[in-house]
This record gives sequence, structure tokens and C-alpha cells, in this order.
Amino acid sequence: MLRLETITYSFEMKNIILSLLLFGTLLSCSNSDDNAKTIITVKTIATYNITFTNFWNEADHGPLPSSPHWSPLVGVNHSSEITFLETGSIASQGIEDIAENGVNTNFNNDVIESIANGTSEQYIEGSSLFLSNGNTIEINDLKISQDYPLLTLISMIAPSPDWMVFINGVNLRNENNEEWKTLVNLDLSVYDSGTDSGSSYSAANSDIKPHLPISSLQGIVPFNNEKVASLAITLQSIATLDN
Ligand SMILES: [Ca+2]
Repeated sequence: MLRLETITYSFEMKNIILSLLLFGTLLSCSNSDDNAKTIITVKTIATYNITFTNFWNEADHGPLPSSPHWSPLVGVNHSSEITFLETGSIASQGIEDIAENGVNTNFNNDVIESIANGTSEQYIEGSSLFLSNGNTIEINDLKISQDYPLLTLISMIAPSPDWMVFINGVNLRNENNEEWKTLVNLDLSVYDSGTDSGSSYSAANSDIKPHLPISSLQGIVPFNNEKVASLAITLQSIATLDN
């Protein structure tokens, strides 16, 4: 019995000591200067609308192939810890599949893996666009969290050997990371993914081994220097992210 009481007593003493220590810590916190308060920041989530507008045309980039279209506009919003494609780098299998065939499965899997690793927030999927059917692809009410403010988007110009338009990690936050950008306008030109050697819209498939770095086709036949598409990324609203 005595032993048990001793143990209980010592346990209570520990609790008292811990409580005093905690109280002291709280006191020191409340005594800290005002600078400490500015460290506490509230994270936000922004809602954006994206409009992709076609400018691919016969006069600037012709003669156009039959059934000219853009493959589904797909992408991801992510942190600076990951890059999905970049000029001068070798295309991943996911990017090769999009650029050559407009097939998004492997890229989607890369995004799913990145989400699991905490470097991306979501896979973004817009529709395809046949020039015979209209002029724009709209992706509306896209919610972007502050921790994943970089936007990557890709679409194949089709038919083509391995050509695409893309943006790589466009930051939707201002340079000092204090606020969301209200409007981002971007002109898009065509890039060669470096995975197929074809040099015309309807060239037969011809894989390049090893693959070449992703490179610009601006000013290279059949393209002149005029944009083939544009993106308008427009802020709709900002909400506070719950803790
Ligand atoms: Ca290939």
C-alpha cells in the first residue's frame, strides 16, 4: 500500500511540476512582442476560371491537317518540389503519351503519385477541342490551395508527331507570396516533346531513341511566330482555409 501511495504521490508531483512549466511557457508566450503575432498567417484557397482559346489557323500554321483538334487540356497544381515537364528536359512517359497520342493515363498516374507524396493537390482535366466545334476550352471553379500554387497544363496539337503546348509551374501567387494574382494571360506556342522524329502534322510514327530534350517549334515549319493558343486564368474568389 505504502509503495502504491508513493508512486501516486510522485505522479501527482510530476503533474504539478509539468503544469507549472506549461504555465511559465504560456506566460512567456503572452509576454512576447507584437512581432510574434505577424508570424501567424492564415492560409487561403483561391478559385480560378481557366479559358484556353484556339489561335491555331491555316494562314499562320497551315496547311492544317484533317480534323484539327486539341487533346483534352490536362494538368496539375503543385508545389515547387516537383516539375512535370520543362523545356530542355527529356519528356516523361506521361508527357510522351500526351504529345504523341493525347493519352493522359500515365500523366494522371504521375499526378496521383505526386498527390500521395504531398507535392501536388489535384489532377486537372478539361475537354478536348475540335476546331470545327468551337474556339475555347473552359475549366471553371478550380480551387487552388496556397501550398500548391503552381499550375502545369498540357495539350497535344493533333494530329501531329509529338507536338504540344504547355505551361510549366506558372505561379498563381505574387512574387513575395503575399497574394493571389487576379489575372494571368499567356500566349502559347508549340513544343516538340523530342520523342518522335516526324516533321509534319501527318507524319507516320517514328520513335526517337534516345529521346531529345523538349524544344520550341516557334518559327519552325509549319509554325510561324504567331501563337497557336492563349490562356486566361482569372481569379474568382478567395476563401480562408480551415485549419
Ligand atoms: Ca515516341
